[in-house]
Amino acid sequence: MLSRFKGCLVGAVVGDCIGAIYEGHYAKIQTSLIIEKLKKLDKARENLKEGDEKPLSYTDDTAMTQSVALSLIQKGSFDAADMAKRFAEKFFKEPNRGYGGNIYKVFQELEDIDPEDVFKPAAKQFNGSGSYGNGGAMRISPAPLFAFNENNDTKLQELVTSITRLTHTHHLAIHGAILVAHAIDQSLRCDAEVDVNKFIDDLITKLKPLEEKYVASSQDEPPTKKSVKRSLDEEETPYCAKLARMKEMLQDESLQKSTIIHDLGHDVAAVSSVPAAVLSFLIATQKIPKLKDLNQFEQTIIYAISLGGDTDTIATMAGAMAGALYGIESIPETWRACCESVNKAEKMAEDLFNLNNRS
Ligand code: 8NA
Ligand code: MG
Ligand code: MG
Ligand code: MG
Repeated sequence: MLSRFKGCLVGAVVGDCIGAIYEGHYAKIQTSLIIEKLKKLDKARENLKEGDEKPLSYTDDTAMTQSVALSLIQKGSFDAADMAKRFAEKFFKEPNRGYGGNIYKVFQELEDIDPEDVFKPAAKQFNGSGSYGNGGAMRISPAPLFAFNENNDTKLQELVTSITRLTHTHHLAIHGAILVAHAIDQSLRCDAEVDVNKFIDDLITKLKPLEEKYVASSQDEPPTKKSVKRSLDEEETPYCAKLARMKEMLQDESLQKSTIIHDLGHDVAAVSSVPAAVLSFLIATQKIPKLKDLNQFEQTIIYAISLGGDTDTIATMAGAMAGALYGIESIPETWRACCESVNKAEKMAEDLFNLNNRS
C-alpha cells in the first residue's frame, strides 16, 4: 500500500510535468509523437547532475496538491485557514506556474483574511456562482490518501468538499473533485485486474445522490447554461451521464478520440476534464493495442495527453489514479528523475501513509 500511496502522488506529479509540455494543444495529439518526445528524456537524464534543475517543471496542479498534502500532514486534520494560507503564499511566491485565469482573485483576498472568512472569496467568484474550473479536482489526490483507513465515503466527500470550496464553490467543481477522489480511493482498493463496469457502477452509485440532491435543491433556479457545448453537459446529472457513456465507450473497439473529446470534453471546466481522466485511466487497464510496448501507467499518461486540451490537468488526475493502482514501481525511473519535485511527492505520500498507520 505504501507503493500505491507513492504511486498516486508521484503519478500526479509526472502527469502534470509531462502533460504541461502539451498544455493548450487543442487538437488530439498522436501518441507516437508523445513517445518520441519522451524518449529524449533518456538523454536528458544521462546528463543530469545532482542539484541540477529538472528538465520538466510542475505547474499549478502540483503546487496546490503540495499545499493540500502539507496542510493535512502538519495539522493532522483539515484546517481551512492553514490550507488557504498555503495556497495563497505559494501562489505569490511563484505566480507563473500556469494558474487558471480567475483564481488569482481568490488568492489576493485569502492572503490576509480573517480565519472565519476563508470560504468567502471563492463563493464570490463569477458573480456568486463560484468557479466550475478543474482547479479543485486537479489537487485532490492527497485527500483519499489521508482518509484511506477511515474507509467512509461520506467523510471523504465532506473532506473533498471543504478542500475544494476554498477556491471553487460551483457544484460541478465540487462533484468533479469528489469523482477524482473516489476514483483514486477505488484504485487503491482494487486488485490489479480491474472490472471496468463495476468500477464505473461504483462511481455512479456514489455520485448519483450528490447530483440528484443538487437538482432537487436548485429546482427554482435555471441551470447554468454558459458552459454548455455538449449534449451530456445539459443532463441534470452530467457526471453520471458521462460515466454511463464511458461504459459504452469501453466496449467500442472502434472508439475515436474525436468522439471522446466531443462527448466528454477536454477543457479547463471540471465537468469537461475529470471524465476524460477517468476514461484514460480505465482504457489503460484494458491495455491499449497501439501502446502495447509500454506498461499500463505509461499508457495511461500518454493516452490522457493524446486527448489534447487541458493536458497537464487531465494527465495529473489520470496519473494519480493509475499510480494508486500500479504503484510507484510502474512509473519509469527516467520520468521520476526528470520531473521536478518527485522526491517531495514521495515524502508526502510516506507521511500520509504513516498518519493512517498511527495508533
Ligand atoms: P479558474 O477558477 O480561474 O477557472 C478556470 C476558467 O474557467 C476561468 O478562468 C473561466 O474562464 C472559466 N470559468 C470557471 N468558472 C466559471 C463560471 N462560473 N462562469 C464562467 N466561466 C467560468 O481556475 P482553475 O483553478 O479552475 O483552473 C485550473 C486550470 O487552469 C488547470 O487546468 C490549470 O492547469 C490551469 N490552466 C489551464 C490551461 C489550459 O488551457 N489547458 C491554461 C492555463 C492554466
Ligand atoms: Mg496546470
Ligand atoms: Mg470560486
Ligand atoms: Mg491544466
